[in-house]
Amino acid sequence: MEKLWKLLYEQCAQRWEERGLNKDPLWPEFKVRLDREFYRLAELLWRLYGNRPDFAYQVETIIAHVFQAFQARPEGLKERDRQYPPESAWFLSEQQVGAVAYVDRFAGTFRGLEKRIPYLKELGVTYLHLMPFFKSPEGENDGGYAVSSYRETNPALGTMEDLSHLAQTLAKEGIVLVADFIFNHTSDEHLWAQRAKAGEGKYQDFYWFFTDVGETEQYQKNLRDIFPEVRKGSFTYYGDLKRWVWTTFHSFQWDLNYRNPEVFDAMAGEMLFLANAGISILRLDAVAFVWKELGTPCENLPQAHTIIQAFQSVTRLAAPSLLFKSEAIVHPDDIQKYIDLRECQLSYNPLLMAELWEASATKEVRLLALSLRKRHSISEGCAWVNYVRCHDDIGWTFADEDAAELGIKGNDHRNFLNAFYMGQFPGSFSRGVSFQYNPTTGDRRICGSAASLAGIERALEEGSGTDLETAIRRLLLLYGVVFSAGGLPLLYLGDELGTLNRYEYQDDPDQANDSRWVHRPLWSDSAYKKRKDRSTVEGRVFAGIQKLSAIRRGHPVFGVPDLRVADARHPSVLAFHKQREGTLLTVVGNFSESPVRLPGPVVDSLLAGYNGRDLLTQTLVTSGEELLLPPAALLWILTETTDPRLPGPQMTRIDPS
Ligand code: OTU
Repeated sequence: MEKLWKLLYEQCAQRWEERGLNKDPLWPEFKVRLDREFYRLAELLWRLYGNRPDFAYQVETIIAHVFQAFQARPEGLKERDRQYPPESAWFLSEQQVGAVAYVDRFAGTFRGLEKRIPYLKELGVTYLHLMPFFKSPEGENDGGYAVSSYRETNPALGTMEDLSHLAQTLAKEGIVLVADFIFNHTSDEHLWAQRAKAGEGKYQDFYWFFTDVGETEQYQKNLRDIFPEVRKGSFTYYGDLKRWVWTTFHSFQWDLNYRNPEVFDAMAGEMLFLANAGISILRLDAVAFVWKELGTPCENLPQAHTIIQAFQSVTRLAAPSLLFKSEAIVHPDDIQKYIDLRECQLSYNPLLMAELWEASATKEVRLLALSLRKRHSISEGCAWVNYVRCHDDIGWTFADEDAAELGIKGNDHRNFLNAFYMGQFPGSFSRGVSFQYNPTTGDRRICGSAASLAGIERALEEGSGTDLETAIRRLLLLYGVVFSAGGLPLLYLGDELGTLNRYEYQDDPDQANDSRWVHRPLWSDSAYKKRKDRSTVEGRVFAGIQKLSAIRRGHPVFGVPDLRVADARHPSVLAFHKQREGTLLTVVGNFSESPVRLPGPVVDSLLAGYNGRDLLTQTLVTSGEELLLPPAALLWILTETTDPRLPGPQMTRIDPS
């Protein structure tokens, strides 16, 4: 094969010379990277497009376009490329704290957002994901996930220049900007879609067009409905065109056809445009769906990985500091496959998210602990993005085989969790809302703000001070695990003020059909003003989150990616260790609504025979002495010693005697 790539390289080089690329003063620098990257990129593209007679032409064209993006890369970002090579895995540091918000809902506009930077700094934020801010259809647009132009912003938020300005201002404050790369589909108003509608074959080939309904039915057999309450099936009929278009999500979101190398080429261009606008990390949306193959579910196919790797290879040529974060809300085995130094270095951790809520409902940590034992470790140089809530629904994506190990039936358990979080189970503390009920399968997912799901809404309504206390602690317990589990914690802005469900979405015709709007918060000046008042819910939650962030940033042990689950010998108590040199951090969480007493010998075993200090309350925890955990308590117990007996990297338990 090597020989073949060499020949291909020579052939391409000749074409680049004909185009005069090699005369460009920037070419030598690009050439150094190309010499390193060419074989890899060629091999990846070969796997996708090697059967085409014009393969060499496609490779040559793609790379020539990448060179144009390299030429356009601003000097300041090239400096970033030098300072933050992807191998540096800077995102693993305990200093990193993530946050996510909608530009309009959080701050009105890009310019308005610059004024909120001091607020972000109060929370220690260093990574800011702004929800899709691109030009999008008026009215329903899936919260911006239907993109009409990757190069134009939603005019209500400001211009591309405003965005670049914001990126630069954030950079000066040590905050990287994260944005979505919505590469599985465009909106039906994207120029490509418009030209396809106008009958241009070139652009119809950008999407999945079918003239024969039978063909769509063949595919449909294996596909699942993502938004079953909105529509059935994955294809939309356009009467005037007499054609069906593949639309996995809404009918106005047209799936791109990556079997066409021109789509890869065009989307690589859009991706690098975003990189050059100052985006440091791209959240790759809906990664699972980008490759389709008849007779398969068209999710998580090997070629989906090849496409992402090829995109990554392209970034190494033109914007090497750009990182990918994978958004795969799928079976945990499949999530892991997107995480690799050569693919996505960051990944959402939907399993931890779902298990945290699962443990809160059951008051049992066994499934959570099992997941942490089996599935938390991650490839070197990569990291989880851990979160409690996001703009989407909660899907119970634990592995049925994990549940079965504990004698739990996956689907029955999901039904229980759905009922619990909709507040329909006796003793439920939660106020959640159903999302996308599918009567055929019985599936549904759950929406709701963290505070409402954790019980704050209900406790406030019922006027129960004790329940309110527990609910606030519960919310902070979940965030406490997320801030200490290893990887990057992601704060869903609004949660830090204990924002409740927003039922007004039902009155807005553009939102009423999508219950996810119930937990997409609007900035509230009054909540913001209460953030320092400890007599309010806002103030207590804010102080709690702020503390988690500050403590995390004060101790390098929080930056250790791995953890080791420990046995607290109580069904409701989660415990795990993190260790860095002579520092041992013991995280203890009580998922029960009642206080729990850990007997002396258990405490002794958890702390490996040492005394520690709870960083959250500054109280001493004495090995061998009983420990009282209040309802929904979280402890971060730090033990510092130079004693060589401290458990080693594999952290096997030592006998304290
Ligand atoms: C993503 O999520 C986004 O996060 C959603 O906000 C978008 O609506 C969607 O893509 C389309 O762009 O269906 O309910 O199994 O679950 O990729 C969330 C993966 C979603 C999908 C996930 C998708």
